[in-house]
Amino acid sequence: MPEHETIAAISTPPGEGGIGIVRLSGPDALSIASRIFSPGGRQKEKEKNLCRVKSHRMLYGFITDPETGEQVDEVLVAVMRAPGTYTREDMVEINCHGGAHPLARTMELVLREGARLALPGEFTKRAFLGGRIDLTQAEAVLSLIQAKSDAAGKAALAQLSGGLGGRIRQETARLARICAHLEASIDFPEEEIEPDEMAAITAGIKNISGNLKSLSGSYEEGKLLRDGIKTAILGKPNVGKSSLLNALLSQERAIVTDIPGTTRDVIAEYMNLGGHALKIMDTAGIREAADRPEAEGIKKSLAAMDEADLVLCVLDGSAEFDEEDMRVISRIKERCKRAILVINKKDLFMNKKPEGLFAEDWPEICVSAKTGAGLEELKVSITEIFRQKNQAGAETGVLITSLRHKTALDKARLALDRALGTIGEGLPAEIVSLDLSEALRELGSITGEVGTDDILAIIFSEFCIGK
Ligand SMILES: Nc1nc2c(ncn2[C@@H]2O[C@H](COP(=O)(O)OP(=O)(O)OP(=O)(O)O)[C@@H](O)[C@H]2O)c(=O)[nH]1
Ligand SMILES: [Mg+2]
Repeated sequence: MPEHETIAAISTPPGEGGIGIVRLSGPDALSIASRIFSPGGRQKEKEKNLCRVKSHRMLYGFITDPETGEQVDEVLVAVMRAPGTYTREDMVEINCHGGAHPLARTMELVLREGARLALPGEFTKRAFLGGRIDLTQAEAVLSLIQAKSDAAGKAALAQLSGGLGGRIRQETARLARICAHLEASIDFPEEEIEPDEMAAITAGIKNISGNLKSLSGSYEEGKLLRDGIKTAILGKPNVGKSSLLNALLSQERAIVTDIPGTTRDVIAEYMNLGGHALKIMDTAGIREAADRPEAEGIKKSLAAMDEADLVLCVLDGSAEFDEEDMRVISRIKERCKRAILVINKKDLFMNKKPEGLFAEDWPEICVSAKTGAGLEELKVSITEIFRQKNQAGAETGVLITSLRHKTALDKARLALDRALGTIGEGLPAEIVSLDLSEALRELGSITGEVGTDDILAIIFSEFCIGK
């Protein structure tokens, strides 16, 4: 791993902004920056050589091309010396004016003076390889950058503070002790394991397996937090699905007419609900299609239903419920986990709640997309469904948001269960120990203590350059 190289990148997003940052990390970061930096202000001479400047200071000056003496930009330069930095290496951050030209010119000079362009996520990868953070924390950096809601941000921040890594290491340490005990009995047969010790080992493994199971069980909730709750609005034509979308978004996003079959395509928008991101999808009304475009639209409605975490099943409460409504309801019942029955056009049927409860275990809410009545109740009901789901996170204190972590946890748990089976059959400690070692390897792969370059390459390639 060529960690002796100094890397550089523009760390701020493209486009125009107040400032843009060129970031350097590595053994030559300070000397490279010194060659292109001319201090301004009173401290000029003292600050010319950044290698002599105190760590964690910000200096005012100019970026100057050393070959021509031409000034490129007026800047603030942050000098941060190892090991107290993001990467644990010497770092310099050059705060330029936030435009494409000054940033590109500064970057050009930095590369000419000996830095190499950083790969995606390479700064964070160095933080990991330097031992400042574990792999779960490195992944949390990416989740934090991509967080779409308050709740997702909080979960990422908890992971970044080492919550998940800490829990994994806790279980790993307990398992390692059990493993060591077994290994001792293999290496020194005179240290045979007594039956009561074996019972304690079995109980220990069971307990760890249970803890891994509840961690893995928090994945569904974690995924919802990370990606947002996918909510599909479904129903037969003309019941007011598009009107409901518009009312929830407080925006005329979808076309509304009194002609059944108006919506032909899925319309998706994000909204924030009680700190959760909601990806809300309006769909084409489901019925025996009148023409080909409508039939294609209905196919997409059904695909949205399969993809959804939550379905809002809309009925028109001002009319009699009919066979078409019933068909939609039974389709949703067949294929979906969670749904709310939204009885729309409340302004037309006033307080007379329609008869016939179709879906016993779904909440039923009467709304008017036209007047906004009942919308608050609907929002509360949606939040309530996901508040109940939050119990898993409350139990473990830690949420799994990554499929990679869940897969490793499940594999570790399977290995532990195999070990329990082996103990039950009275097979030798060597065989039990093999399964326990596999579980340890899986747990180690989560925090990056056991890793392969392949895993690292996949994880860090998802980052942006400059992070
Ligand atoms: N009075 C009343 N009319 C409503 C309400 N919601 C929708 N409408 C009317 O119902 C008709 C159909 O509304 P849309 O929102 O287009 O219905 P849709 O379910 O999206 O219909 P398709 O896209 O054809 O499937 C329009 O004339 C709306 O103005 C409501 O709460 N009260
Ligand atoms: Mg519509």
